[in-house]
Amino acid sequence: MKVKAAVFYRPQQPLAVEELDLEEPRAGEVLVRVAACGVCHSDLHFLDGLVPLPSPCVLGHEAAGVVERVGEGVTYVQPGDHVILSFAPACGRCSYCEVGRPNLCTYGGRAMAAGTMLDGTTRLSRDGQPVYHEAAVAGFATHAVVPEASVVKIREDMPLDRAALIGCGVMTGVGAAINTAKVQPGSDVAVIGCGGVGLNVIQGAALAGAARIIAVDLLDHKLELARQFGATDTVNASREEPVTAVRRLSAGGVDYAFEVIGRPETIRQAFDMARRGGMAIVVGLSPSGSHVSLPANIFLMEKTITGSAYGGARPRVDMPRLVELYMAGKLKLDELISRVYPLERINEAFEALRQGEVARSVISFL
Ligand code: CND
Ligand code: ZN
Repeated sequence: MKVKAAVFYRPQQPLAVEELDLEEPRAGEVLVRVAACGVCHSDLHFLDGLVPLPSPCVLGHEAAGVVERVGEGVTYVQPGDHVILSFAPACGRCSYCEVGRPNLCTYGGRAMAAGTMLDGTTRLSRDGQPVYHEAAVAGFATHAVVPEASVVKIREDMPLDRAALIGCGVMTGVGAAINTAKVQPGSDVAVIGCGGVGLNVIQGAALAGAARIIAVDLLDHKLELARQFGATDTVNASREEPVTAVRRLSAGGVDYAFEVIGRPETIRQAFDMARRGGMAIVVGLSPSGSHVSLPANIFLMEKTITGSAYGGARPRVDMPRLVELYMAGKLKLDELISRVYPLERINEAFEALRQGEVARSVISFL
C-alpha cells in the first residue's frame, strides 16, 4: 500500500514528506493506522546528526493508532483495536525478556540499531529501495507495520493523541521515577531538564510521593510548567549554579537526581546533586561518543549512578496503568500537548522543539 511519511535522508536537512510503499504485515506483525505521533528530542538528535541512524528512515517513536490488519499467527490484537506503539521491540524469548526487562531485549536492540523489523528487513521502501523504520515504529506516517510485541492494547475511550505520548515521553519519564529509581515517599528529588520527558519524571516523582521536587532548566516558562507537574522548587541554571542551588534547597543533596537532557556536563551535575547514599539517574541521550568523568572516591559514599532505558518499561503492564491514571484524573497528559501539527508541517514542530518553545508537539493524523 501507499503511505505518506516524513523521511530522514541526512542530518542537517529537513525531513521530506513523501509517498512510500508499505508491505503488508508478515507473520507476527501488525498494520496500524497511526492516529498521532509525538515529537521527541531523540528524533531531533538524529536530525542534528548527534546520534547516527541508518537512512533513509521514517522517524517517530511516540505513537498510537488503530489496528487495521494483522499478519499470520497474531492473536493479541484484531482489526479495530486501539493501541499504543512501544518503541522497544522485544522478542519475548531472550534472557532480558525472560527476566522481565524487555526494554533491554537483545534482538530488539539489534533491530533498533539496524532500523529494521525483528527479522532484519524493512517493510517500507521507495522505488524498490529499502527505507528504514525508527525503533520498528516509524510513526511519522499514515500507517505503520510493527512487531506484534510492540503493540499495547488500550481502552477505546482513551483519546489517541494523549495515548501517543505514553509511547515515549510519559513512559520514559514516569517509569524512570517509579520503575528505575523507585522513588520513596517523603524523599527529595532533583530533575535537570523540564521538557517532554523531564516533566514526566517530575509527575512520576510526585505520584510516588516525593516530598521535595526541585526542577532545573534554563527557561522560566519550562520551570512554570514544572510547577504544574508537581515541582515544589525551581532553579534557573542560566542564573544560578545548579548544584549549589539544589544542595542548598535540599539540605546537602537529594536522594534522586535525574538528568533528562543528554549532556555530559548535566550528567555530572546530577551526580553531584545526589547526597551520600543517593542515586543519579541518566535519562537523556547524549551525542554519540560522549564521556563523563566522575570523582572516583565518592563511590565510597555509596552513591549510585544508573541509566534508565524507556523508564524500565514493561509496556503491557505499565502503559495500561498510565492510561488508567489519566482516565482517573491522576496523570497530566492534556497539559503536555503544547501544539498539534499536520504531517506536512513536521519541520516546524522540530524547530519549535529546538528553540525550547514547547513541552510536546504532536503530529496528528486524526
Ligand atoms: P526537550 O528538548 O523537550 O527538553 C530538554 C529540556 O532541557 C528543555 O526544557 C531545555 O530548556 C532544558 N535544558 C537544555 N540544556 C540545559 C541545561 N544546561 N541545564 C538545564 N536545562 C537545560 O527534550 P525531551 O524531554 O524530549 O528529551 C530529553 C532527553 O531525553 C533527550 O536527550 C532525549 O533524547 C532523551 C530520551 C531518552 C529516552 C530513554 O529511553 N532514556 C527516551 N526518550 C527520550
Ligand atoms: Zn523519545
